[in-house]
Formats: sequence, structure tokens, C-alpha cells
Amino acid sequence: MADFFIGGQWVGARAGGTREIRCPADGSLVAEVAEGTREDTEAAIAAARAAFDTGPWPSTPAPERGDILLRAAELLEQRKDTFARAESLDTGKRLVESEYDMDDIAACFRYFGKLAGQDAGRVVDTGNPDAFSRVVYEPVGVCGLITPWNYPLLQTVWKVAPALAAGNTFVLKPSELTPHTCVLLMSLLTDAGVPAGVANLVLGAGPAAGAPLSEHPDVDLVSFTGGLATGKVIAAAAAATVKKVALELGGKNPNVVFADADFDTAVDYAITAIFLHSGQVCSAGARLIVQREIHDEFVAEVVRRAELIRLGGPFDPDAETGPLISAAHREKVEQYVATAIEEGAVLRTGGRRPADERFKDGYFYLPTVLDDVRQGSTAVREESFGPVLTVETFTDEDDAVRIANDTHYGLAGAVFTNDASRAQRVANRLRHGTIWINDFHPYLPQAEWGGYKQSGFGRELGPTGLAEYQEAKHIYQNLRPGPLRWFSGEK
Ligand code: TXE
Repeated sequence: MADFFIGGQWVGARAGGTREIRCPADGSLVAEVAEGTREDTEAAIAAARAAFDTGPWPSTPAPERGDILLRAAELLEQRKDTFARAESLDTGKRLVESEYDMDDIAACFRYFGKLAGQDAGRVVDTGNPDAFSRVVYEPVGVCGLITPWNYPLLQTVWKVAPALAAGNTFVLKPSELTPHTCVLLMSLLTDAGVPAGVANLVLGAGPAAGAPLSEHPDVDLVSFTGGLATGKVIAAAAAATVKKVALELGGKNPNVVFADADFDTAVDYAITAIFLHSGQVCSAGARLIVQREIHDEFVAEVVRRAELIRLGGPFDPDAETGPLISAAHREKVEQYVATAIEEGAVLRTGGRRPADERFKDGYFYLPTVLDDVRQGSTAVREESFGPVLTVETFTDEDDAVRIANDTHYGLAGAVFTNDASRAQRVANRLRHGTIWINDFHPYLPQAEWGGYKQSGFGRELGPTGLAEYQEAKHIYQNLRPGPLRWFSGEK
């Protein structure tokens, strides 16, 4: 079994060991892959270090690196079916969603490919004819990239594309649950022209194969997308060697609906915001915060629509949403719902596994609505990362903003209203990294993506997404070097 890509070669695990990858929709065996340990990751770090310190990539002209990323976009489009199928088998998500993801990934490669050569630095006016000063951008070095299972390749390429554009080398450790598209990515990057040793891949569990990326002194930057608890461990480990750190740690995202919003539109988005990919989305609209006068009618319609959602596996053309990623994750969601009900939430629909025999081998969970959740309760504070919508009620604009901001997360949020001024006012006051007005979920490669508060640190996408992977170096030259004689040595 040779699933690790190290120094341009496919290699097997040093200590042996394999892991079964099973499709979450029916438990069927997708493949067995090598299970990495600390030693495998250390070997990959050594390869990435050597490629950075002595290889051609960091000094390859930025436009040439950009061309390679453009080529990667083209190759991904040619191989889209293979990639999308692999993504759906690992995650259980609908094939059509995986296909959308591949389009977004190609767009991301293109965005950073074009950005690569655009900023060659700048000359700084010293005001002194005998001095010359400039700022240049350089790659940070070896990047450790640790990615999750909900959008395995998308979240990986959000890191890989800017890291490569800036001239870094990297070691990637994808989620142990969803490795396949990252394995395919290594061949794609090689075919696109990325030199040996620049892109390295290890597979395996976080504490064994992932942890060295946040600890090892030869890694200069660690970028992580995943859960808050793991993010804290990674940031603390990275502090020991003062690595650059970027974290995207999910959210508990408010969706604020005013009484004057277009009713059908707001209901439709409220449903999509939470039930897309069964709620396993970092920006899922998990908190519906609805104005009191429309609460009853609005929630009744959300519940009616939620009960119509058709569950199914990735290749079922009628399915509207799929399973949860694993048995353990479904148990976590079940526990979350049980705690919410204990704390006083009213279960309006769902709250259990589907009874249908068709779903017995998968990790399905019914779309769930919890009404009347109390502010400050676990249900509105903790991420369930499942198909669970909580409902809170507000009276006026100030109340809506106060409730929506009452969270330690701050990734994204939305406001639905037909009052254009109010929409802007509320968007300005929401303390979340992305705000949608009368919409939910769209993001653009050219606009920053990142969290306020405990949702993260550092930006992905947008021009500053590339800057995360660069050092800005100021180079100052004295054009008339000679002794300063600030001190004469005389009394
Ligand atoms: O994530 P982990 P899990 C949230 C969501 C979910 C919770 C836990 O609420 O229920 O996190 O999910 C690697 N050193 N999100 O346990 O552990 C791991 O191998 C280095 C939000 O699946 O964060 C995987 O590659 N790496 C989210 C990656 O971290 C370690 C997406 C993510 O796993 C490690 C997923 C360690 N010590 C879950 N421990 C989002 N922001 O979109 C684990 N890993």
C-alpha cells in the first residue's frame, strides 16, 4: 500500500498499518489506505524542507508558478468526474455537490494562479538620495496543511493554491476519513509541473500523523481547518517554535430574519443554510433568529419544508441531502440534541435517525428543528455540525444584533430584510467574518474568508489569502557606505 507522496515518490507507511475507508451512506468499503505515524510525517517534512532550501520552486519566477496553477485548474476540469466520484464516496455527499466543489476548486487554482505574479513588491521612498529601500515578498517556507472531511479537496486547495503561488513547499495531512481526492491531487500537481518535494502527502490520524506539522521546528507555518478543540491544541503546539498559524475553526452562524423579509425566500434560504450537506458546513446557518411577529408562521413553514427533504446516498438522483460522516459524528449530534432538549428546547421535527430500512447501514439523521432555545444554552453556543436548526426570537434591530453576536464564534451570518438601510446597518454591526444580505453561503475566491473571535485566525482566499503564505521583507541599502562616526571616542 503506497499512499504517501514524499519527495516526488509514492511510498508506503514505515510502521505498516492500514485504515479502511467506508462510504458513510451505506458503510461499503471504498478502499484500504496506509496509516501514517509520526515517522512518516517527519520524512515528508524533511523532503519539503530540502525542496524549499535547495530546490528550484521558491526562486521560480512567480508568473511561472502561476502558470502551473492555471494548468492544475485545467487538469482538474479534465478529471472532474474521477475527482467528484472519489469525493462523494468518501464523504457520502451528493455527486452534484461534489461536482460543484470541483468547479469551485478549479476557480480557486485560477484565482491564485493569476494573483501569483501580480505583486512584485514596492520601492519605498527614503527621502535620502544615498539610500535605496524596497519591500519584497518571499515564501514563508515549509507549510504544514491539516484539513477536514466536510469539503476535503476544497478546503485543501484553499491552502495549497496560495501556498504554491507564493513559492512555499508543503506537507498535507487530510482528514483520515476522506483521503482520496488528496491522493489524486498529488498526481495532478505533478502532471501540472510542480517539482518533486514541493507537494508532500501523508495520511493518518491527527495526533499521530498530523501533530508533527504543528510541532516540528522545520515547519514554518501551519494552516488548519477543523474543530475548535483541535485548533487550540495546534495553536498551542505551534507556539513552541513560533510558527505562523492560520486557523479556520467553524462557526455557530446566525441567520437573522426580519418580519419584512420576503417570506418564501427567507424560508427557502433558512432551509438551505442548515440542511445543505446535512449541516456539515463551517458556515451553516445553524441559528435561525426570527422576529417575534412572524415566528409561528415562519417556523411552521420551515418545519413543513424540513419534513419533505429526501435523504439518500451520493448517487441517488432523488436525494437532496446525505448522511453524516461517521457513526461517531452522528452520536455527537444525537448527544447535542438530547442536551438541547434537557435544557428546555422544543423539538419541532426530526431528532432521530430515519426509520426507513434503506438507511440502516449509513449514518443518516433526520433534519431537525429545535424551537425556543434559550440564549446562553449549549444549543446556541456549541456547533452540532449536523442537520439541526435552533430557533430564537427577537423583538427589534438592537435585540437581533445582540442575540446574533452572543457567541464565541464569528465565521459568517446573514440578515434577511426588505429594508435596504437596515440590511447595511445590521451587516455592519454583526461580528462575523462574512455577512450575507438576503442570501446564504455564496463566497468568492477574490474576497477574504475567515473568522472573527474563536472561529479562527488569518484569512483564506482574497489577496490577503496569498499574503498569509508570504513574508514581506524590507530591503534597505545605503548607497554611500562609510563610517558613521556618531561617537568620536573623545571626552
Ligand atoms: O475534527 P478535527 P473532527 C468541527 C465540527 C466537528 C468537530 C470535530 O464541530 O463536530 O469539529 O470534528 C486533524 N494535531 N469541524 O474531530 O479533530 C484530523 O486528523 C494535528 C469544523 O473530525 O478538528 C483532521 O485532519 N492534526 C470544521 C483535522 O485535524 C489533528 C470541519 C480535522 O479534525 C490533531 C470539521 C492534532 N492533535 C470539523 N487532531 C470546519 N471548520 O469546517 C486532529 N487532527
